[in-house]
Amino acid sequence: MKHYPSDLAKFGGEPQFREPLHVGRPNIGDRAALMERIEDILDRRWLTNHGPYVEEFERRIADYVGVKHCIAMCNATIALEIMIRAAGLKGEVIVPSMTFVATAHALQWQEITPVFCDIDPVTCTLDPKRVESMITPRTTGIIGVHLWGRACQIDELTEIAERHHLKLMFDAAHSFGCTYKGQMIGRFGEAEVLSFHATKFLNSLEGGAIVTNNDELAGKARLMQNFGFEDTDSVIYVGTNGKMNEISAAMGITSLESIDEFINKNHENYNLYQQELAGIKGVRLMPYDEREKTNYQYVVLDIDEAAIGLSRDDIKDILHAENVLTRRYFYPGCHRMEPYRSHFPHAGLLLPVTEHISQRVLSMPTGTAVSADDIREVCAIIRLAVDHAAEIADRLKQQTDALVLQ
Ligand code: T4K
Repeated sequence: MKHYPSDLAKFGGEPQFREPLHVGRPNIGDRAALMERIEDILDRRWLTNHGPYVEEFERRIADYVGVKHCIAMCNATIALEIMIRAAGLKGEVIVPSMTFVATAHALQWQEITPVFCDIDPVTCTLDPKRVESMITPRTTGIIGVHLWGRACQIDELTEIAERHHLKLMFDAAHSFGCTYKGQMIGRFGEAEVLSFHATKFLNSLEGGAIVTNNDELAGKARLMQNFGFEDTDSVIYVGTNGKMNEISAAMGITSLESIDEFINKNHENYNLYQQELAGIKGVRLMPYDEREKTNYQYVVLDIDEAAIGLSRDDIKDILHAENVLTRRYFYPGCHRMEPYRSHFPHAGLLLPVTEHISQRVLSMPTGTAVSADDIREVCAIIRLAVDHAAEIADRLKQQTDALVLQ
C-alpha cells in the first residue's frame, strides 16, 4: 500500500503491479468448449467461406439482437465499409469525431467525406442540434456512434434523417447487449455494425457484423463481403473479402455462452470503481443509464483538472508508471488525426465539446482478467494522487524542468 507521493513509481517507488494491467484484456469463455469446436472444425476441413459455425454465430447474434439479418464479418471496420457501400452513401456523411478512427476511415477509404459533428456533453454521442447545422446538399447519411455502449439520441436523429431524406446508420462497435428505450441496440436505422474484436467484452478473436432488418441492404452486404459473387461464376457488385472464419465464429459462439457472466463481472467492476472512487474530488465515473441494459465494458473516468490541480494526462502518467495501462479513448478526436487534420485544420472550432471531453476521459482496466483487489489498488493510487495533488504537481514540474535542461 502506498501512502506518500514518494511511494509512487513515477517518483522512484516500486510499481504497484508487476505485470501490466491492460484495458482491453480479452474475456475467455469455456476453453474446453472452444477446443472441442476447433477440433471439429479441423476434422471437417471447413475453415472459412460460410461454414456451419459462422451460420450458427449469425443466427445466435440475430436472435439476441432481435433482427432479421446478421452478416458476420472479419472485423467491424470492413463491416462499416460494406454497410456504407451497400447503403449507397456518397458525398458527405455526418459522424462524431469522438470515436475510434475506424468510423471515419471507413468513409474516407471509399472517398466519402466524414463531416465531424460535435457531441452532446451528457451522452457524449452526436448532438442532434448540431447535426442539423452540418447538413449540406452533398450529405447522404448520418452515422451515429453509441460511444462506450451509451446509446445515441436515436429518436431525435431518426426525425432529422427522415426530414432530410438521409440514411441513418450506427457504429455499434461498443454496444452489443445494450438497449435504447428497452430495445436492443442493433435494431435501429438502416443498419448497425457490431465489433467482436479481442478487446470487446464479447470477442471472436477478430470479428464484426452488420445487423439489420433491411432485406435489400442485407442481401447486398452479403454479396459484397464475398467479392460480389451471386453465384459460382457470376459477380454482380464490386466486392471485397469480408468473411469471418470458422475459428472466429467458434470463439464467438463460445463467448456468447458466457455473455451473462461477462456482463455481470463488468457490472461488479463498475460498481466497485464507483465505490472506491467515491468522495475523490474531481474524479467521477461516466454514468450509464440504469434504466437500460448495458454491457459496462468501458469504465471511463472523467477527470476535472480545475478541481484537482492535476490533468487527466498527469493521472494517466502516474498510473502508467504503476503498470496500469489506462487508455485515453478517444483522444485527440479523429479531426486531429491524418488525413482529417490536414483536410480540415480548423475543425476543432466546430467541436468544442469533443475537444473538452477528449481531454478529460480515461478508460480503466476491467473485464474478467481484472480482480477486485486490482481495482482497489488502482483507485487507492488515484486517491493518493488527488490527496497530494499540489506536491505531485510540483514534483511533475521538477521532472519536466529537468528533462528540458538535459
Ligand atoms: N468503431 C468503434 C467505435 C471502435 O471502437 C472500433 C474498434 C471499431 C469501430 C473497429 O472495430 P474492429 O475493426 O477493430 O472490429 C483497440 C481495438 O483494436 C479496436 O477494436 C477498438 N475499437 C479500440 C477501441 O481499441 P487499440 O489500437 O487501442 O488496440 P491495442 O492493440 O492498443 O490494444 C488495446 C489494449 O488491449 C492494450 O492495452 C493491449 C490490450 N490487448 C489487446 C489485444 C488485441 C490485450 O490485452 N490482448 C489482446 O489480445 O484498438
